[in-house]
Amino acid sequence: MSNRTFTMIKPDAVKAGNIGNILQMINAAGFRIVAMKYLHITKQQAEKFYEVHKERGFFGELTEFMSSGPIVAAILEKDNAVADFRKLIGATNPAQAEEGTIRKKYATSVGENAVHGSDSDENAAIEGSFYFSGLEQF
Ligand code: FUP
Repeated sequence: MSNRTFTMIKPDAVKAGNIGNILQMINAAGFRIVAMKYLHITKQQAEKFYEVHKERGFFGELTEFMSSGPIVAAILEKDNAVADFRKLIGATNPAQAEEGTIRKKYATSVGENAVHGSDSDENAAIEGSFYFSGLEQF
């Protein structure tokens, strides 16, 4: 079990002014920030990041959305980081997300769901290294 996960605060949550609120929830849940940046990715970069979903019907919409505005990308550290962070963000569909989760509070739909959280230790490492070099992780 690894103690790191990867997250993005997505364009919908950035536009709505919720970067601060979401970072507050992440810190309050006991995660330490290992790396962080604010950036606007291109459609091509979004397609590369979400390559595993390229056969899915929502791929075009997803990559269009993720490149529609700036995001916050971060690597987070805590014991049991991947599972605990998935619990903090809640279900992919905010209508099914539990009370008190980030998506329940700030997501508006399955597509525009405020935050990303890695689904495995392996993907956390792959996703983190997509955005950050070793020199950018503290
Ligand atoms: P999650 O791991 O909770 O982010 O969800 P998935 O890996 O299943 O999906 C990745 C992203 O694809 C979601 F954040 C939003 C998008 N998505 C859609 O736009 N429509 C869908 O039906 C499912 C996912």
